[in-house]
Amino acid sequence: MTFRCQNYINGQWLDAITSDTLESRNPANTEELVATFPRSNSPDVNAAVAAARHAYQTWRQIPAPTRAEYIFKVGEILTQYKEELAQLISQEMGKPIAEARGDVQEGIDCAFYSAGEGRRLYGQTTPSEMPNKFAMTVRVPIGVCALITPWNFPVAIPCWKAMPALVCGNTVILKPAEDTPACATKLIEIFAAAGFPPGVVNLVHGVGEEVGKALVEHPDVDLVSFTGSSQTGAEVGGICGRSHKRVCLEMGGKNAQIVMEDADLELALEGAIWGAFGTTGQRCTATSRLILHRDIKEKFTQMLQSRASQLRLGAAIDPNTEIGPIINHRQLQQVRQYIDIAREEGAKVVMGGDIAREGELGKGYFFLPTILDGVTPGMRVAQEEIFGPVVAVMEVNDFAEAIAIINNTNYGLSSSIYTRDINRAFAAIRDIEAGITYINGPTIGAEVHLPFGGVKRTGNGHREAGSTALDIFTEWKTVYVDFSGSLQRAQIDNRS
Ligand code: UN1
Repeated sequence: MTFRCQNYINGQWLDAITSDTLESRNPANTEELVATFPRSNSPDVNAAVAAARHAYQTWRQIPAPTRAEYIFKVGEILTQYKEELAQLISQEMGKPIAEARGDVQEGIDCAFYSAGEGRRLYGQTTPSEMPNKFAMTVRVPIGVCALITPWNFPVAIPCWKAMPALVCGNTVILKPAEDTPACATKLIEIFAAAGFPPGVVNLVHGVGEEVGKALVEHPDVDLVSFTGSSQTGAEVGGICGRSHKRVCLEMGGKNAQIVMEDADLELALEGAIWGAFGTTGQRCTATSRLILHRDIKEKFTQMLQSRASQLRLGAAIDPNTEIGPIINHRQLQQVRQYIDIAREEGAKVVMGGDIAREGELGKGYFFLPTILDGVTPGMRVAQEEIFGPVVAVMEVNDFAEAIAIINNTNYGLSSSIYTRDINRAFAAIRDIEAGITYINGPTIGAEVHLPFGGVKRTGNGHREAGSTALDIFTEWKTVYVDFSGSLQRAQIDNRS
């Protein structure tokens, strides 16, 4: 049955004002129409922003513990609908069902964690330099937040953004990716069932160049939180910079796993397989480079090849599937092009390297798990995010070279090192330029109560999730209370 998605504006389910619609198809079988959704445009965005602006005045004054109870409720309903939502994710986005359940679970975890913040939202108190004067800081909400989210975590990422934003007293407008409108609609149905006042939570479907752009440019949107490509992020950041809008950008990665000669190779192998090929490599935390010490390089590459060749490609609906499809035709072509680029630059395709067309796979956008060997730091496949099941193997002579190579990228999201040497592990923690470093674990698998984000061109200094999400969605207000009954001039009256 085809899901008919609508926008959710001011507590009402609506079509686009023009009634235009678009389609979402199963990437494992493009004959299967999953959903139709509104192709909204500026007038729909204007209505959502007006509703969110109006609702903000009341919502921000509701005590934070009460706001948190709505989020808690979302967590409870999400738990109830976990399986249904996971099935929908698998169908619309293509990730295997176990991973889809993980996607929903990340949203549930985020709900309960964010709800707890309702009774914290700590500020500070500190002495004043003047007598009979009190000094403190409090967090205040920002206003109307536009949340622009990708398709690879269609439930977790909207939750990461919306839940802390709402607890902090903001109102939100979600603009989900064009590839996963049904997941977003189902998620917002769950938010709606939690009973938020109208206008607090809104959903506007459509394409980035129309709805995304209208939101980012709207003068009544106070904050934009964006997860997506570096190219789009740069445009979003530019527009927000010029209009002095707060903007939080979460963009690409070129994450690597280092395997030293003293590592537990079986463990490192499991990590590499999961990090590189889990979610078909379509995570911004995916392992895109493997940096191998020369002593174990040949052996490890062979182990990798033999394990990767056993991975089962298929539709998510099949419980044996380990690798699902690529999200859409454009992405599939892009991944394929990178293989040509790799060959032209002198890398060796030791496994995969092509679109998978056998049998049922031909109905979708499948790509073979791919290993590129002989990759050197200057190659494009060592520098650019591919976002597919492709891993580049790079050989190094020692630890220092491994660190130099892992840092030789414009990105800095996730990183990993496998070693049994505690000294090297701590040196790596100190020297790797990335927002996240795993020791003896793969580059993927962030938990919601810790900060998530990257350095260099991965982000613009913010950290989502954890208590650091509060820094995105609040402003600090500094408060001085002078109870002396007289004018006290700081820096002057307390000096002789
Ligand atoms: C992303 O790829 O955009 O750490 C998010 C992980 C997941 C989140 C990934 N928990 O891989």
